[in-house]
Amino acid sequence: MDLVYENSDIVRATIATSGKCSQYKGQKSFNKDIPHHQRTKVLLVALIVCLVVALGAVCTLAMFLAHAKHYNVSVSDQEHNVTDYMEQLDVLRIQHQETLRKLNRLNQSSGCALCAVRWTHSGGKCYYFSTVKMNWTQSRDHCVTKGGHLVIITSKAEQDFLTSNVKETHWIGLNDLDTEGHWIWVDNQPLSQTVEFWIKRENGVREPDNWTKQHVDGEDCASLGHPGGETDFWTDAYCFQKKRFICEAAAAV
Ligand SMILES: [Ca+2]
Ligand SMILES: [Ca+2]
Repeated sequence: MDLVYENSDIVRATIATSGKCSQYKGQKSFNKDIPHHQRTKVLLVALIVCLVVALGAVCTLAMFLAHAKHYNVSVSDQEHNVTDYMEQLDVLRIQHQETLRKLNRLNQSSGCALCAVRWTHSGGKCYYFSTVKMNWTQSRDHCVTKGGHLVIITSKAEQDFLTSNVKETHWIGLNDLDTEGHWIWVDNQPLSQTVEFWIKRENGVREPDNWTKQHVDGEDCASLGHPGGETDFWTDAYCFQKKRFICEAAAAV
């Protein structure tokens, strides 16, 4: 009997559970039917968002491709220009070598070295005596633009040649701009103690004196001659004074 009662309890529990289940299923089906149009709206909104994102991605990609194309064209133009310049440089190099060969043949036949127009030859070098006045730095740079440098005097013969060709003071390529009293030439070589032509006056006052009465910065640039008229010795002078200058360059041989 106990077994019969237990089975009847199981049957009731099963019926009760089935009833709840069918009631629940009925509510779920009802909820599905009500928000159908809302789900459609949500799907449409999601679709629109996706389309906007995709359109943005396409636009970004198009801009990137356009920029990359422009960059490639620009780089290609520059490479083309570089190639042109290199070809022109090769042509000029060949012409320069041919001109040097002609000069050498001419020098060998004439037995003399050559200097450019308005330059004077002496001892295998060419000298340019300026007709304009500049400060020392401008003079140094101007000589470089003319293919030479401010004159570097390394012998008594060179000193005598220069002094015989000037009638007033000229800048030369010597200075103590970096360290007071340490004189160096424009090729960074120090002044020789044995080849120098500073003025040595009878009263014992000699150059360089780094005189500061004209300018507090003193005198850091060397000139051939003195504003007073002497031209055969060196003096130090204020670098921003304007003087004529002498350039030097190697002669073509
Ligand atoms: Ca000085
Ligand atoms: Ca001086």
